[in-house]
Amino acid sequence: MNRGASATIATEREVRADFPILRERTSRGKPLTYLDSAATSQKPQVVIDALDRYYREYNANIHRGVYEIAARATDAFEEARAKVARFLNAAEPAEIIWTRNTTEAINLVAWSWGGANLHAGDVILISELEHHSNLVPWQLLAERTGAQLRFIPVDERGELMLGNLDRLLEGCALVAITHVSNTLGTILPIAEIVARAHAAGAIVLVDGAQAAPHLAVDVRALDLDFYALSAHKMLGPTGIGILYGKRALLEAMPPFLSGGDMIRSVSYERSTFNELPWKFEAGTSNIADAIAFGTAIDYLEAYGMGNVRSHERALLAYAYERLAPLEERGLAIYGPHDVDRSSGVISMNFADIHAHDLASILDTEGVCIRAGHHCTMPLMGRLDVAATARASFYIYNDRNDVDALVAGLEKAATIFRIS
Ligand code: C6P
Repeated sequence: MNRGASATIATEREVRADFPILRERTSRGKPLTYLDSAATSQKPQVVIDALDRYYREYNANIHRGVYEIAARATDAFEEARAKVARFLNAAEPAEIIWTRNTTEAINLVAWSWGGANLHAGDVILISELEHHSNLVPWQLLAERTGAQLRFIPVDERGELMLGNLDRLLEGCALVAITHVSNTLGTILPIAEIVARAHAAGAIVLVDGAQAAPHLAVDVRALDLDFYALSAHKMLGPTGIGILYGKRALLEAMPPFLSGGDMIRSVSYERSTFNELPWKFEAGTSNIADAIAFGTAIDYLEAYGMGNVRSHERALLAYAYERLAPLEERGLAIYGPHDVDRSSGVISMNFADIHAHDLASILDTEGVCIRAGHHCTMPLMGRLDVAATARASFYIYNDRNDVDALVAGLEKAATIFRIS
């Protein structure tokens, strides 16, 4: 793919060619139709090469060695941090803390900021849409501190109900909310929620796991206090993610994990801590994956985040159109059903076919989707379903993938005798 390329049909082909796994066939000889990017994205060759190059050419520990390859590794690692900072429009790379993933980033805030700042009776406000990663850490924090958990409700269609937000924000110290729902694909009005939370005196953590891969995110324009994301959902490797935090907040927070690299000085009695961002990065970091994440960001920037969005909107529109006849035969689609308010996710159930059966039938055709509660068990209760079947798109998907999904659903209709 060339820099600055726009998402034309020719570019679609070029993009697909960058992802070697898409040339694979299943054991039944079917081409791979990968529609599970919300779980994890595929990796372009350049990202795989970046990992390989690090281990082949300059594998060394960082921030320690004086020799050439150690300096090269340190430079590449810190350059990757600077790329993430630029990608999110953070004020400085020191506001980007490497973590293993979104889950660890949220736990960092819950333990460090939450432990230092929350007290009995304080309110943590989250939504009923949250992934378990943005729910369970706050439940545990509430248990530790005596703080109280409050919820922004969703209705039976999965729509967030913001009518009572100002009342819910009363006495609230922290709002923790997702930017895009992993189960429904809904893009939440984060700018409005942040402004209202700040007006009420609360700080805001946004779970960006499903947003950062698909939308241009500007943490300063949105005035976010904390933002968490995982590289593996945005063309990067597993095992690496980040926490963005405003410098003033991060400075005031105690360390999370402790040990090597995060210290300034250590005696037998006490220690002082390193400056940002290293204060929060104890032990040897995931060097190779951080560097390769930087390459994934280069790739996304070359493609253009605006193009990511327009490509996914077009695919969603095509999918809604192709799925419409099946809706008349009992296909239920959850979430906004609106390209303007949806990221590239379609969550569905087909008549009385269990979501897992649907996913298994699609698998026989090489179509990979996720079925289950999507780590949002309480939301399943709100939608009054046990599970959904979720197809999710990314830049390497095209209309053929949607056609394969529809053909798989039609096969399921035949097997289950749905007329
Ligand atoms: N959702 C999905 O299939 P980790 O596992 O830490 O990289 O990401 C956790 C996470 C947090 N928030 C949201 C909104 C998410 O979607 C996820 C991961 C995947 O929906 C795997 S469960």
